[in-house]
Formats: sequence, structure tokens, C-alpha cells
Amino acid sequence: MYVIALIAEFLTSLLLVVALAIRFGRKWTVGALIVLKVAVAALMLTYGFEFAIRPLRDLALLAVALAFPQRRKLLIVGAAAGFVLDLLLPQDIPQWTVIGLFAVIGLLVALPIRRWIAPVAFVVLAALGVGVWIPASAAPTTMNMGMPAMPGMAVRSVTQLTGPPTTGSVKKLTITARQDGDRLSFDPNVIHLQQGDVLDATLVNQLPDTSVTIHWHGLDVPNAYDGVPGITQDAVKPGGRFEYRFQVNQVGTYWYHSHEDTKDEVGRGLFGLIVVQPRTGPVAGVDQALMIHTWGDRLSFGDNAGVQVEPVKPGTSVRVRVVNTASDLESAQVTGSPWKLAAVDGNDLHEPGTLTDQTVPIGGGGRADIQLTMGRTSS
Ligand SMILES: [Cu+2]
Repeated sequence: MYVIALIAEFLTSLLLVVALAIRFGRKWTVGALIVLKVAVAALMLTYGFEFAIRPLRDLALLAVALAFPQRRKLLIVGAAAGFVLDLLLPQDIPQWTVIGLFAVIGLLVALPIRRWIAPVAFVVLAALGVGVWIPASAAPTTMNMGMPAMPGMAVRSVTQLTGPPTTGSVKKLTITARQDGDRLSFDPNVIHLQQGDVLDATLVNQLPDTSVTIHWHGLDVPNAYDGVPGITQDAVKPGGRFEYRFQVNQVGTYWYHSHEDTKDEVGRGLFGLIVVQPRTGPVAGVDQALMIHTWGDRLSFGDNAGVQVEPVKPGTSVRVRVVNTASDLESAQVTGSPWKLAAVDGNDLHEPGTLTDQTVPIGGGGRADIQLTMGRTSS
């Protein structure tokens, strides 16, 4: 595609030089070419070489038409040819843009006008056309999951869907994917945020031979940062990096994990937990994150299969954020104290009742926030 674009660009320039020189003389030719060159260069640099082919082809047709005195007939032929090409080629710009542009140019040039109006109109219209094309078609169509676009439908790459400008305080961090023997890990593996924060996380892949992405499980993020390889981004290869940036307006317990070869990579440890505290301030008392994970066939809390002890003073409010990073249904149970199920999958429950003997099922990827007051009953 790169080569085709270059050839097309070269031929268009050549045609334009000839056409403009014949029609309007040297001065206008140079001026028009400078404008066109800058526009094309900007287009190619911004949207890639693939994108530039179509406007170049249309400009080439226009240049041919301009080069001959019987321009009215040729413009009609050019417009028809452009229309047919647009029907045959993948649709990545609205049909009416092409047809409309040709129609207006045809009208203007065909009208009995003064000499200087034609090149000015040409340059202005070309710039206008480019302006309409930019928002409509800056798209490598390969990112569209192979879905054919309808005529007149604009196709846009999901990699451009980075969301509205962010306004919150920026939490900048680096998440490094590491390997230790057979185990993989994200460092850090717990991210603390406050509601409204802008998370600016650069994933750095230090794995020797494994590609990764990060999917932010449960968080509403712009499509480009959803971390689905082959659909919203390319997988980050060993030695590579990728910057995720989005505003977090949800509150509660979430997690993140690699979405490349998910079962294997998450199974081997590529996951972490996200705690988003409300704008009004953090949850009172002890706030404990706890990841359930299955290593092979062994179920454990995080990477510790043994008993874990966290001393807490009687009367202290305790919130335990349990995340099931395994793919099977697991369950949590509290003994020795009544408790409440404060939140499920990041959403606070409305006036949750007090529980004693029940267990709470947690599906694969699910979260349960358990709330209790330490030492209410003797132990
Ligand atoms: Cu997930």
C-alpha cells in the first residue's frame, strides 16, 4: 500500500503540473502545487499512506479533466469514473462527498468564468474536500473486523476511539509484565485510584517471548483502550509498550488482566486489582484487597496458598474486596462475625442485610465486597 500511495501521489503531481501549466501558466501552477503538496503530506503523516490514495485518485481525475479544453465532457466522464470506482472500492468515505465534490467542481469550471477563479476554486475545493474526508475516512479498514461497510457509511478505526479529552488529576504509572520461571506478573498488581482520576498507564512488556495487552475488567473505557488484541489494539510484543489513558468515574472494585491468550496468561499470573475510592474520600477502617486465583489446580488468595493473617483491632470496620481472577465459579464465606455484602462487581448494594451463615458465589472475573465490623462477636 505504501508503494501504491507513493506512485499515485507522484502521478497526481505530474498530471497537475502538466494540467495547470497548460491551463493557467507558471505562477498559479507553483502556488497550487505547494498547497496540494502540504495537504497531501499532512494527510499521509496523520492518517497513513493507505488513506491518501482515494483523494489522490479523485484529484488525478480532476487534473486530467482540467488539462483539456473540452473540460465539461471530461469532467462528466471523470465524475462518472470516480463514482464507479467508489462503488467498486471499499467504502471508507461517504459517497455524497465524492459525487458532491465532482459536481461542484464541474459546475464551477464549466461556467464561463474569469481565468483566475478556476485555480483558486480548484485549490479551495480540494482543501474543502480534504476537510470533509478527514473526519469521515481516516481508517485502515482492516480494523473493522472484516465487516463490509454500507455505501455512504463512514468507517473509522477503533484505535482512534480514545474518548473525550480528560480533565481529572492524572495518575501516571508504569505496569511492567515480568516473568519468573513459569510465573508471569504485572507490577504493580494493585492500583489505587480516586473517582475522577485519569489513569495514564504505560504497559511495558518485559516478557522474553510472550505478547500481552491489558483489559480493564468492569471499567468503562474508550474503545481504543479496551485491550482486546486484533480488535482494539495490536498485542504488545516483548520489548514493546502501550499507553492506556482514560478517566475513571466509577467507584469500587475492579481488576485488570492480559487479554492476549487470556486463559494461559491470566492463569500464569498476568492480572491485578483496581480499587477506586469515592470522590468523597476513602472507605473507613481497614480496606483489604484479596484476589482469588487458581494456580494449576490449587486455589489460593493471590499468590499465597497458605493461611494469611492480618491483625485488626476489635470494633474496626473492615472491607474485604474479593476478586475472582479464576474462570470458574468460586465462593466466599465469613465465619466468626456477621457481615454484609456491600458491593457486587463494583456496584454498591442498597441497604444490604446482615448475613451470618451464607456464602457468596463469585463468578469468574466477578467481585464481592465484604463488609464487617471486627470483633462484634467473641472469637
Ligand atoms: Cu476480564
